[in-house]
Amino acid sequence: MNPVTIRAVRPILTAPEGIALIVVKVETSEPGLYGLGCATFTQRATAVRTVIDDYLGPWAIGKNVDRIEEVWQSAMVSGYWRNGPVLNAAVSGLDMALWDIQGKRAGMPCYQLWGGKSREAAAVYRHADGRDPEEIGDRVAAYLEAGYRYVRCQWGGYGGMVNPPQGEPQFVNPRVRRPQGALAGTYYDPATYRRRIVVLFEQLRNRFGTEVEFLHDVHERLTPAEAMQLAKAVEAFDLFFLEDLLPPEQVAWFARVRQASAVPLAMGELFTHPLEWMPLIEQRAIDFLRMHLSQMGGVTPGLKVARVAEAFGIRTAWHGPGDVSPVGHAANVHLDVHCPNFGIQEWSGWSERSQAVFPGAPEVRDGYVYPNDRPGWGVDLDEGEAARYPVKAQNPTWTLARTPDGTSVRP
Ligand code: GCO
Ligand code: MG
Repeated sequence: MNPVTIRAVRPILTAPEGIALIVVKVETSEPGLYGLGCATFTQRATAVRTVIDDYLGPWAIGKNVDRIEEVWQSAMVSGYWRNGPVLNAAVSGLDMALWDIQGKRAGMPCYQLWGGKSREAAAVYRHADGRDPEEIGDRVAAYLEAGYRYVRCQWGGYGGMVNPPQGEPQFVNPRVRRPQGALAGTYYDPATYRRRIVVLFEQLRNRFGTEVEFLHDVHERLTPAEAMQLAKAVEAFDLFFLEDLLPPEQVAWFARVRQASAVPLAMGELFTHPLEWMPLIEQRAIDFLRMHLSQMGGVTPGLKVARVAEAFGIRTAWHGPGDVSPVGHAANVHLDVHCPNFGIQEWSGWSERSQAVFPGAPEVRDGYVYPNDRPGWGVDLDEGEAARYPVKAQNPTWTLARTPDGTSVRP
């Protein structure tokens, strides 16, 4: 029997919600058989496209679509240097598309290829942000009303009360007093932020009691000492988890935070390399791994890490922001319903525009996201619709985080 081979690898860029997404379409030697994968790296979208068009695509032509593991292993080393975010995103697009093709060839959803469902659907958490605890609480109430049971709460954006580089500050923080000649950036005050988060959760627990799970994303904006203070101070409010308490460069501190506080710790959306997650797993220093599948190189490494984490009692909480395509969200959800050690799924939601571009995208009902039972990821891409939302290369400004004296810090 002749193998089915890769005939074309096409990156498709689209921004139905104003956020650049990259989807890879792998076409095969079998007429009408193709697969889709997520290769989104929104901040460097066109660089990923170039890697696929000039290198990975031509390299993949003619390869056997059934040899997903072999293709992944050799794709990772074909450029010799490896594990960076641009290359990983490109490899992820190819990898996920091959899993989609495999599911279509088998006539099964991807979760079935790996051993089937451990649960019918995955519980999700939503994001509530606002100007003060009352407004944040009102948003929490609206989510509870809509059937959600997990809500991530932020007060004034990441880092809290942030003064953006251009335009009127949305949340003015009087403690942010810049020195003369201060450079442009998103200014925030770590001390105000840290103290306010404690006030926020105290008020939210008073208002909502014990029937809701709260989460919070620190987004790396604290020093190790401040992180320790926050982890201890929020212990009383029984969070589901505290996310990205420290930047990847400071993960060695997690083992100490853990000894000082029982707050569950989640980490990983910025990870692109096994050397980043393996020590945390081995030391049982965190509770939830939340890598961005396309940033770690796709579903092939995602499945492996999930298995290792399972053996160590660590659960998954795959990254699910707006800069994951619905194809990538579907891959998250297939892992979620399959892996026994699933913890929670971040859910950012989308409008009818995304639904039109991505027919079959997973659906949320009553706080749970469901994959559909069509073969592969069960998600398609309408290229005509996608073309209505073109992408252009641009630099983000929100990533230029600065403390009040103008120091550039991790965003
Ligand atoms: C999250 C994340 C995102 C990231 C974004 C970067 O927890 O959802 O922190 O909001 O900031 O994906 O592009
Ligand atoms: Mg985050």
